[in-house]
Amino acid sequence: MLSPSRKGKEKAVDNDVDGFLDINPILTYRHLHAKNPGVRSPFRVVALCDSDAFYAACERVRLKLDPELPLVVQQWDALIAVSYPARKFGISRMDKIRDAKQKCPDLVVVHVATFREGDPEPGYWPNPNTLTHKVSLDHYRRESAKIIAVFKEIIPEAEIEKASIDEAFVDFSIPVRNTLLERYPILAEVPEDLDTPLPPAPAIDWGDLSAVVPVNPEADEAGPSTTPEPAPTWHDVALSIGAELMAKVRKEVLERLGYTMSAGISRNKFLAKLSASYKKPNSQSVLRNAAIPGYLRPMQFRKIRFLGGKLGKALAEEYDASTVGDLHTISLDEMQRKFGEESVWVWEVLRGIDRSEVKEKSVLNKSMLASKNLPRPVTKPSEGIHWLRVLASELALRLHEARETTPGLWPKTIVLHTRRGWQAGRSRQQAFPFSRNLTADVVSSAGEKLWRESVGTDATAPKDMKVTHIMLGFSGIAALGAGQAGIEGFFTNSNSNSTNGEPSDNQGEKCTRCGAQIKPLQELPSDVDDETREAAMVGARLEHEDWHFAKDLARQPPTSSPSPPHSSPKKRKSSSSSDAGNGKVKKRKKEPVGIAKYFAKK
Ligand code: TTP
Ligand code: CA
Ligand code: CA
Repeated sequence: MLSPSRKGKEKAVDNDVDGFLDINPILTYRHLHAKNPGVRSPFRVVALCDSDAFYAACERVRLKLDPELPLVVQQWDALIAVSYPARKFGISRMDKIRDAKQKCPDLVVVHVATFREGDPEPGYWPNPNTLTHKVSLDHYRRESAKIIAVFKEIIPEAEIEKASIDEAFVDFSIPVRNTLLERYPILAEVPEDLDTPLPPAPAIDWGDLSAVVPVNPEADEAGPSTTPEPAPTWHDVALSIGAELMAKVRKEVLERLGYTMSAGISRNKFLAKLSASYKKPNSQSVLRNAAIPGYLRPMQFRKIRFLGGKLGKALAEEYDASTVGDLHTISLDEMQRKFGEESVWVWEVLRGIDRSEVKEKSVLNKSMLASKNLPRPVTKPSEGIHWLRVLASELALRLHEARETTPGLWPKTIVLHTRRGWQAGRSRQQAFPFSRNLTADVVSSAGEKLWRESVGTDATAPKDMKVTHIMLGFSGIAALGAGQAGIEGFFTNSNSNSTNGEPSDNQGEKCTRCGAQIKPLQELPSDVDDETREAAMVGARLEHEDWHFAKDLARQPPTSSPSPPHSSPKKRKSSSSSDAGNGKVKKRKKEPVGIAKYFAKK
């Protein structure tokens, strides 16, 4: 049931509790004809498209196998991707290889490609070993880039933001608006008063293109639907046009590259992502405004990204709540009193409000990281050189590839980050001078210099040293010789597109896991140039992630297995590739800020 507050549009937002205020706006010509339909436009159409069983599909296509074959992708002794035919045998990512083979004796098992020291390229070796090899995700990155290229070709007017190795957000608002005006000439006849409401919307034939999330799912489950369908709105028509475009792109990708994908189409990124998993594989789902409350209310809020961690836990405990609907009884005032001003984004997300932009992130503002967890810790600095060389050749290869699309790329800075057993991680960085040839050796010798300064040499390092994690990375990657225009905005920090959508101040950025402000390691003068700031932030981000890593470990029971690779939101966002592994790190004190303060009080 919808709360009465929905009707009372005059009610002030901060007194409203249930608060689904904006799902049935009066749509006017002004909304439709706005020059730039921004993040507040009620006509926004946003999709999230996610490839099905992606690594498994990449291997299936590479090996030219029948799509119906059950196939899994293995990394060391873990499963990281399971094809849909293999899922029919009850196989999941949680299974051990042996159990999976027992469930399906004809299972095709492919190990991810790995680097060996001295090889310039990764390969599919017969018996890769985590003690000597390092995982390479390059093949998947390349396939991912091909998929994005098809998106750009088929829907050039849409804004596309790659969100992970197998996902992209698409903002269809502009192409959808163009189609609306073409198909419905009445909408193009603008009256004198732009605030005139649009005429009633036509009925929509959804066909079998998309699964349409019902308005009242619980009642529908109980029997034939008794809920009257709400009258269609022009935004629903807009969503249906977005769905047509999405179907067209998915079809092209399948025909040209062989990948099936699933998509969610709704009014913002958060809802698009949530509805993408409504029906899988090879399917797309539409979440209309009218269906938002019924879809969100029964959902476990800790399944929502950013509410999975300690913030979600604290909310659950504080309000004795588990579903999104449970939290709807908490007013904005109350939430902000307990969790700070910034918790407004939580209050909004629980009501399906998300104003973050879909924006292509240029390769220029990214860092490029390669890392390895060491199942056998390095106890002498000289032993670590082997891994530095492996990481250096991966970085060199990736920079070479990035240069194929953006010539002249060169990193400003090289960073080395190491974690030593029980101690906190530390990072060290230096300028990466330009040289004509970018070879693995050039990268490796810069890395080795940092290694000597930070870890030491066999003669100087402490006897009980144990390095459990090494990361080598580039930051401040810029196209040399590019004009100012090309580089504009390129050092904006990497967190500015997080779901809460809040810009960060000049001295730091907000952690997407705990909301704490991450500050540069050293105080920066206010007129510092962006490059220096970015370089200072890389180390700070790593240290903060490390702090989370330590906290996460401290929470795990001692016998639990290591967390799956790429499981933290941050890790999955960056372009790093790392191996799963375990290690133990001592907790470190940090001054809490923002939402984190709440935890400090407890
Ligand atoms: P997902 O999109 O989470 O999963 P998927 O594509 O395999 O399956 P689905 O059809 O349900 O979307 O992840 C994309 C790829 O990322 C996946 O194929 C393998 C990799 N991955 C890991 O390496 N480790 C992990 O823990 C997860 C979740 C994914
Ligand atoms: Ca996927
Ligand atoms: Ca995914």
